[in-house]
Amino acid sequence: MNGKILTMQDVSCMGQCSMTVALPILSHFGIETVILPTAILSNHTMFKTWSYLDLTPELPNIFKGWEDNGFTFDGFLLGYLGKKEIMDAAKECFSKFSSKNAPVIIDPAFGDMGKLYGGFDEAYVESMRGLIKSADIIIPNLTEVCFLAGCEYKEIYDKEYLEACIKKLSALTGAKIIVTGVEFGDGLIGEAVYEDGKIDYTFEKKLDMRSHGTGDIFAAVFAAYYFSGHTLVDACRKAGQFVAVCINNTEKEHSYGVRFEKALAPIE
Ligand code: PXL
Repeated sequence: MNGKILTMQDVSCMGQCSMTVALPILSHFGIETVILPTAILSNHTMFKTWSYLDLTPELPNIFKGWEDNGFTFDGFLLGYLGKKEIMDAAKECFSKFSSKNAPVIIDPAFGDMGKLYGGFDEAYVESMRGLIKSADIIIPNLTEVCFLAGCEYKEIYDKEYLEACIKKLSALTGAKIIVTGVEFGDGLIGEAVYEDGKIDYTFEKKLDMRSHGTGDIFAAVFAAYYFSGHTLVDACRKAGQFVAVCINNTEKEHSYGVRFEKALAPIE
């Protein structure tokens, strides 16, 4: 792909997530990446404490710079945004800086394992319901599907339950839907891909480790392959395989993130 993609998410200085994984991964896959940091945190919010510098007040100045220079972008990848106001800025960004047919990919990035991340509430979820109406593709996990669509979250579930939740969510957005971390208890983990009223699946062997930040890595690798012309299911399969390599490269004690660097271009 020759175009530029804009990724909008926070900078968690420590923790191997959001911008600190998206930028190196997209760059590695040969995609010119423009960044819009939404906040600067000392570290991600799965640690005990964190600092938070909200960059919302700076966004109008950044937009002015881009407008004055006539920049446009050929695709958008949104991750953790942090504040409701940033979703309004995101919509402004799509309308001002989108080149023709630039796809908008949104990872809602507000929760996991049945719970919202620290600092988020129902008002944030409600704003995200609005923002996903502007998306071409959304990449929620099951927790986010349930919060957005108003389904009861289940740790153990079957295809029928999952597909009913996806259909409910599809009533809120015209976007294609990729549900990450899908498992039906058979030792596999993967994605459900909802496109044109049909649901496909892609699975990998489930690894015996739960790590933080894998959703952000998945989204970045998925976006890289998708923007390079791969189909949704193919891009999901490649992203799932990439995440598996990252997890395999990571020691159990390193649970705040995964060692994605070794999966890019390790120096022997
Ligand atoms: O990985 C998602 C993420 C991104 N950014 C911040 C987070 C989290 C998840 O907790 O706290 C700041």
